[in-house]
Amino acid sequence: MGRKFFVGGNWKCNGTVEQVESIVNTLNAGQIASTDVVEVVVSPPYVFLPTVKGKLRPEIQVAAQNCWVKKGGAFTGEVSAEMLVNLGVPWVILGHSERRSLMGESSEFVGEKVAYALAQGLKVIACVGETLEQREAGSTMAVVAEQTKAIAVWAIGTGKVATPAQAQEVHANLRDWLKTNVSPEVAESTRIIYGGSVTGASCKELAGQPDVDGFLVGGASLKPEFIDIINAAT
Ligand code: G2H
Repeated sequence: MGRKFFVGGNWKCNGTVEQVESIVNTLNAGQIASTDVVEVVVSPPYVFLPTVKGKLRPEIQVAAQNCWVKKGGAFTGEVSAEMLVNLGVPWVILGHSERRSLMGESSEFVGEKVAYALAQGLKVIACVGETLEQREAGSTMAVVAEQTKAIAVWAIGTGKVATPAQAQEVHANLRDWLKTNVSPEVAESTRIIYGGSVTGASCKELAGQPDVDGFLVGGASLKPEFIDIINAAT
């Protein structure tokens, strides 16, 4: 079975009630490729999840940007995987580079989160990627392999500014890593999506790379050009 193109919109910590309504209206009015061709998931901040889920066209799914590592309880400020399931939120982003670098989430912690969220029935967009310093030091694959080893299910290549050739190279290496360290079946079926400054202008060429199976889009997912990114693979 081929890997269906995947486009995620990560709204990060952005938006007011009015701005969220405007983004949802833009997405609902846009001409987008059929769900046979592309799977689209947007990820608003927690507080907007129920509204967005309720108002968005049914072809576009929603994701949370994070969740707690285990069952809920006395963990002030956290949101559990069970709560997301209870709300009917099907997806969660875990291990985003901002959570790793700003909140100090380790690969092991991200791996635990991924395992727990999957066990609760959530679908996981698990992020791996090197920093610019690590890329310049030539340690991209070592970093990505170490992070993927702790997850070993799903991956996102992320970089500050990657050319299509750079993205393709890391994705192909990552697929090889999965083939050697997990199984040829997992390597073939895993969607390896790219995140890092994807825009309407750069999406087509990136989408044309054989091992780029989609995107996780940040800043541009808040703008009308997100519709062009959704349609990048068509
Ligand atoms: C990487 C990416 C998706 P942006 O952080 O989360 O964001 O497209 O704004 O670089």
